[in-house]
Amino acid sequence: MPEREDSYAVRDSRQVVKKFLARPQHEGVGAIVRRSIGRFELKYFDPFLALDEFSVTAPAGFPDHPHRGFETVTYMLQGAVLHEDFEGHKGTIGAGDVQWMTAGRGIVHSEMPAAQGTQKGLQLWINLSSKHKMVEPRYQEIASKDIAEASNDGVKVRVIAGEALGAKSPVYTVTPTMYLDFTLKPGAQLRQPIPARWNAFVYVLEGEGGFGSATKPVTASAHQLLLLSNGGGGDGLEAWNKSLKPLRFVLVGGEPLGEPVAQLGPFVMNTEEEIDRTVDDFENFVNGFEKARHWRSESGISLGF
Ligand code: FJE
Ligand code: FE
Repeated sequence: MPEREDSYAVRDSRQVVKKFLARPQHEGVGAIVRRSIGRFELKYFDPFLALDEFSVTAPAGFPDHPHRGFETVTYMLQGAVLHEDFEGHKGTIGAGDVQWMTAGRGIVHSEMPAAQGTQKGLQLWINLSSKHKMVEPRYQEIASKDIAEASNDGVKVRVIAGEALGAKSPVYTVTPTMYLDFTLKPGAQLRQPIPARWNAFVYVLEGEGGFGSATKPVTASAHQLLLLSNGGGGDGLEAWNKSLKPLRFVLVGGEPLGEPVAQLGPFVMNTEEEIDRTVDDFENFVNGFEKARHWRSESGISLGF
């Protein structure tokens, strides 16, 4: 069989066990997000806390707000976002760029439009294990031109985290995670291995595709989230583009933490007691929030939490 080694490795596709359409809702100040993971029907998909497809046009945005206990991954699809934090770390995330932010014990920052028109992207919130919730904050920023890409037989991948089609991302993921941006030309087929026991989902950005079973694929189009089966044999994802237009989707997988989750907005810990302590820390500017006392972003607006 003339198959590549890595695609041959997928013997049996994981199945689509649930499909959601992410509808627009208001978030931040005047911003619109299509939230799939994190809405009430799907509060948590271990280790993923939220997936927002955001759309923001000045003066709307996500002004000064804190985070603790997880990572945020911002992947820009169109336009640019200016980020500034209370340590003086500042920059723009442009189309195709990724910012992998490990909030750890605490970050206060703002995320605001940095270009004319509408800025679009995906923001994924990945939980941290109890062992890592209070780590030092850290950023990994990868410019679009430095994102590993590979192509094969009408399939193109941009590797945000993990590896695919022989291309590998330099991003270090505290919680083991894969994050792949696939584009399939009309007629193309994909077989992508997914580590055993990892939870994985697909979010469609553009076009229409078939996913999962070869005999009974589930059809999905833009703004739809597909949860993939975990256990029961599947060792990867199979996807097809039987349409006449390009199909673009992200495939994201992560190792489940299996820990209790206590969440108050942008604070995610294991217990209510830890959440109470976090609110105390934030209000008293201690244990990682010291610099929040005097810091304001350029916008000077606060989202609170
Ligand atoms: C936040 C409300 C928010 N999704 N997608 C409350 F809107 C936010 C927040 C974001 C956000 C930011 C970007 Cl750039 C993209 C997003 C929610 O900033 F953190 C809280 N607590
Ligand atoms: Fe944020």
